[in-house]
Amino acid sequence: PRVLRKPFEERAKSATNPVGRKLFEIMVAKQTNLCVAADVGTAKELLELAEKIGSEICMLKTHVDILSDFTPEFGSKLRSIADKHNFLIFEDRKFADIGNTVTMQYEGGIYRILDWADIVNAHIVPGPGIVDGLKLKGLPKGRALLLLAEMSSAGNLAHGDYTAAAVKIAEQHSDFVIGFISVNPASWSAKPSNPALIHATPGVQMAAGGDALGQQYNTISSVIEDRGSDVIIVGRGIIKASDPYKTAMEYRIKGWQAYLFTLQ
Ligand code: 5BU
Repeated sequence: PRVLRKPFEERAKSATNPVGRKLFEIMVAKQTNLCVAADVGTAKELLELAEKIGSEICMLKTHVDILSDFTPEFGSKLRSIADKHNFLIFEDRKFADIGNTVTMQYEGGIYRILDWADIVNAHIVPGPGIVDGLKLKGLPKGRALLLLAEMSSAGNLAHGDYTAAAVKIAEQHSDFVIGFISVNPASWSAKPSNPALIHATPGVQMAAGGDALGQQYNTISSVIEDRGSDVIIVGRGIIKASDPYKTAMEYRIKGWQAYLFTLQ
């Protein structure tokens, strides 16, 4: 069953946060709903990858704490590549503490995520105070937040009432929350779902399957057409390919075709 949706250009108009609007605009301008998960071991490799695939993506997802050669210049270097290729930077930090603590984790430490990441994400385990904390720092800097409504890994606990709570918190913070990490939003989001909110889905490869540590993969058409998500997040399917650029292009084209199939 195909889940129909409004075009991204229309949804850009209903966006209530500038980063959310920009993400829709980038997707339309570059015809891409592909986010690459740049899970490489060094900043050097990450910046090279970003240059290589920048034209194919709407967003680059980072885990800055896995980079063995991180320096304070990392953020500005990645930002200039993002500006050149017109993509957003999403640090997959998965904040999970009380509001006061996350303000410091967001702004401070070695990584200073607030300085360079357009988008971060958070668990809602601590309750809405975590969003208040991140918003306090992020909103004045023109940043945005995705809430984890679901996860892709086997046996995860983010479903049912938990997912519903994420939706409620998102609606209450529409100035800062631009959407969700989702796996099957068609199974839980309101129909029609709030057009301003973006669903991004990890656990995507060309073939369904999984890895040895609980990751579960769905195909592009399953995620975009049947499950009603907007953005595919792809890591190893692209970064471990022999030609990441060519493979990213293939994912971009398939992802965009799936989106076009679902237009109302
Ligand atoms: P993969 O190589 O395509 O499996 O990478 C998936 C990425 O998405 C990886 O960076 C994870 O940390 C991230 N991820 C995920 O896989 N599942 C989730 O539920 C969330 C993030 Br949230």
